[in-house]
Amino acid sequence: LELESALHKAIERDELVLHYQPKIDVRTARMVGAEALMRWRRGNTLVPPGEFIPLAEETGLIVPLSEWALREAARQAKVWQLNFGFSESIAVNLPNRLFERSDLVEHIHQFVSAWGVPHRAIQLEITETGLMKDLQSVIPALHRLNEVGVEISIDDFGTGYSSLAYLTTLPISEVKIDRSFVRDLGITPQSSAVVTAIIALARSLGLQVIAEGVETLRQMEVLRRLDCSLMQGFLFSKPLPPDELERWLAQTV
Ligand code: G
Ligand code: G
Ligand code: NA
Ligand code: MN
Repeated sequence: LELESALHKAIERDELVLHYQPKIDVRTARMVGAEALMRWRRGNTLVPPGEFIPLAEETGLIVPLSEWALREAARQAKVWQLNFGFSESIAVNLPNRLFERSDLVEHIHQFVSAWGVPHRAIQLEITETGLMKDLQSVIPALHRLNEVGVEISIDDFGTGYSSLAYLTTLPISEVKIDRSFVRDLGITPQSSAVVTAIIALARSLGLQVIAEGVETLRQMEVLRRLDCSLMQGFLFSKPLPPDELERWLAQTV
């Protein structure tokens, strides 16, 4: 309960921060976007999301937290646009709860217009499991987001149970191969079979495909051989505070 009220105040007290993990195109070794990951600055400690996102989900605080993340990502995109000519997108993790609000799209529109960045400056990551759980409320919102130019990426892909028939009808632009498959690449034949299938599926649907959790050169090489060149993971960079992302930002222009 103490944690809950502290988290409640975290937003107004300006205690939340976003760190950014670059998404890399290994063909050019350049950053092609970044994923925003939340941290909570409590006194001298930086609390990782694993320690407060679950509580936020239970209590509903995830809604204001996620709205803060969307606003902050839009602000950051503007700052990087001005300082580095940044024109890629920042991906924000969006839990299902957000889709319950009928004004989600208007909200996002407000955030991006307030900062004067294009809608494609924000990409939304929704998990495959979340998507399939609430298809009826999520699908109409996805269509409206797509119409205004906000791109959707399906996170943790391969771990849920997508109806492939549905997938072909959804306005999504990217699938993100779950790190559980990436971890075993080059170790178990099953993992490369799954990854091969995901890549083939994505290609046939005209979707971009990115692998998350890439930690070793071996994994990178196997992915490249399978014709997946977009990657994210500790091999390239951990999630970084905004000022430390500048090394990558300077290369994107
Ligand atoms: O950064 P880290 O590995 O600690 O993140 C742990 C988990 O918390 C991940 O599953 C990640 O998706 C989730 N997470 C991180 N930042 C956010 C956020 O801004 N919103 C939501 N909903 N989840 C987040
Ligand atoms: O997919 P999701 O949004 O849940 O994942 C984000 C989380 O993954 C973040 O907490 C981030 O720190 C973590 N992460 C990023 N790169 C790697 C990696 O290469 N290996 C592992 N194990 N975790 C990673
Ligand atoms: Na994510
Ligand atoms: Mn993921």
